[in-house]
Amino acid sequence: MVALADYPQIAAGKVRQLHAVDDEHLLLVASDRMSAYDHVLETPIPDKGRVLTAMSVFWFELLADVMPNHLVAADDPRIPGEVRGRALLVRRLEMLPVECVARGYLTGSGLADYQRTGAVCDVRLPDGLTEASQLPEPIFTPATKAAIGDHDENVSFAEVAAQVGAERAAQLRDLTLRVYRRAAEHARGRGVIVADTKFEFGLAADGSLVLGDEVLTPDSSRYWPADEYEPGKVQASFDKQFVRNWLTSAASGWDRAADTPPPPLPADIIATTRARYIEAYERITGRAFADWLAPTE
Ligand code: Q0Z
Repeated sequence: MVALADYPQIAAGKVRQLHAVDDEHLLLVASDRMSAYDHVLETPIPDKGRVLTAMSVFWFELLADVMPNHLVAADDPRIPGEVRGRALLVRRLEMLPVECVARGYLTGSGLADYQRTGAVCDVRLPDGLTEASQLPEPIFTPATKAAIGDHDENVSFAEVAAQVGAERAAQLRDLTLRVYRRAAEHARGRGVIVADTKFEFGLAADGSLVLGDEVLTPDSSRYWPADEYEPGKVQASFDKQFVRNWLTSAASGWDRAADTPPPPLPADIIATTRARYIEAYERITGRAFADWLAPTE
């Protein structure tokens, strides 16, 4: 039997960890923690790590014909029973230093850049766009990874080309948009708008380009309920909205502007948020979350 402690941790994000299994394989472990307003909340959302892991697996399978990916297995003797269902065994890649973002809608840093300059990452956009506007066509808005806690910084296509070469940059742009289009089309048919998403690509030992990391989860994407979509307003987040509403309500007693950590979540907010993650999974995949892998022992 293997234990997570057998595998050295080689990286940690805000809500997930990366462990080395052997020279060729890594274990990507998703926790039940969530972030809101740039804080990692102390209250876990039960099953969030399993839901996001199940979602990544669904997308890797759906998109495999568009783009090869790093997934080796979600159920494998090398995956410790304690993290079964929320861990992926993946091929170790040489990751490219570019956050490959596709946007089909305008919000967040994309909207801010557009309002300042009329463009996002040097992609010129038409006049008259507003919060949550659908773009005339999806755009590639690369970013470079910031230190932990900082926000990624949008960069121009030319900066990506300077980092990885012009040919590789064009390949990343084309694949990012192709994968996003396919995924957004699938989700839209099931009542979910994928407003934007971030991919990370890497090189396999044979030099081939492979899709890595988690893909098209609510942590790497903005999911909006399609039946509530209304451009001109900030859209409710599919997964985080109940948490945000409670944290900014008088009931939480929290002052977002003060630099204090958010308070623990009440049981009903935990339960509704857990249900939202599961609803997103079941809507998008058409699969029952009850059928997904669970921990052993
Ligand atoms: C992913 C990350 C973190 C989770 C490195 N297949 C791969 N080969 C080599 N490196 C990576 C992957 Cl996915 C890799 N990340 C991002 C960081 C927890 C994922 F702390 N970093």
